[in-house]
Amino acid sequence: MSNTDKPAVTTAREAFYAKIGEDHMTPLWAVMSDIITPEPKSACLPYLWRYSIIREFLLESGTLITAKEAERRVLILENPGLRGASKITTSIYAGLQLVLPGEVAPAHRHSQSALRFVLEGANAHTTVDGEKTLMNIGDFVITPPMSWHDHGNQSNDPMIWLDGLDIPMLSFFDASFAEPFNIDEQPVARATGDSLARYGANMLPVDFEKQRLTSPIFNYPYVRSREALRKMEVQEEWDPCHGLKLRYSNPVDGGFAMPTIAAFMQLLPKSFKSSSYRSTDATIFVVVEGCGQSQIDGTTFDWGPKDIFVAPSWKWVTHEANDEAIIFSFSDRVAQQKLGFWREERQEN
Ligand code: GTQ
Repeated sequence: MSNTDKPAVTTAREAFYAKIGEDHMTPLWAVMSDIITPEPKSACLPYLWRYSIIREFLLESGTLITAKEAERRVLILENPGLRGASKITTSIYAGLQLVLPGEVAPAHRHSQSALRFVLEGANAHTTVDGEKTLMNIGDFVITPPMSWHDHGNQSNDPMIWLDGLDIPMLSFFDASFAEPFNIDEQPVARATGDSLARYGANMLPVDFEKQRLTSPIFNYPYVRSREALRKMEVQEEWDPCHGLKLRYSNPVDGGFAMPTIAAFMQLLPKSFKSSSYRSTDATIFVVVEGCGQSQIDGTTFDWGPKDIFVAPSWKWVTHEANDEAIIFSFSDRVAQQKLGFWREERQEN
């Protein structure tokens, strides 16, 4: 018997299963190959959301409900293989949030961690734990667990960003807590840019003691990430699978910036064709600049700026860039690595 064959169901066995079923028991040998699979078997499917389409729907939602009434005016990206579950991958939630000029998404906090990746607009803000940060295209912004946060837009244009949260992980562990603040906008207690100055200059306050798992920097501006890639690319040292790929790090310990979600930014030079790569962390990719194609599990997805696509766990992925491309991505890699089961495989060619 191979480990995918199940023992035959006989009349006597069936009667026995029914009998123990009355007492909420079931035989392992009837389900073993479904629950301990030789390799990952996910319901999550590869998919791409075109920004032009998402944007239309999102702006239409802006005519139907305010940010205040909705609390968060967000359209969830639901993986086609996981409909109804509010998930983009098995472990990660993603959605597009719209804040119109003059609006406020009222302050609240929850045990889930959130990242924001800004897609459209300029100088709208989020306030996190008393510090306001202005959000611009390509900025990677973090809301740590149980941090008060409210969003507002005092610019003249709609602000749109992608939210990535660890909602499915907290649900899995039945560890969700949430509460509203008593007023819509929390008091601002620190100067804008304070955390980046304090923790983002390759220095730390002399007596700094680590108090939490999330990075003390909560806005990693695109201008800085882009500049790093721009400087590095002249070296022409390309990873065959990833081009030039950086991960966002916590300056306190060098780990990932968030405890449950790993985030990355990569550059693919013009005409780059990657080697095949797969890993156990299903990954959400967000195109920042450039056009190209990715093959995921044999299906080709054409992409351009602001398109969002997802690669499930352990499916082969290759990327091709028509012109120089910049791609942001995130996954549960940090959680899997801490728990000791993350794996990757490369097909170098
Ligand atoms: O901005 O606080 O997409 O609490 C889902 C839940 C965004 C937020 C989401 C949230 C938020």
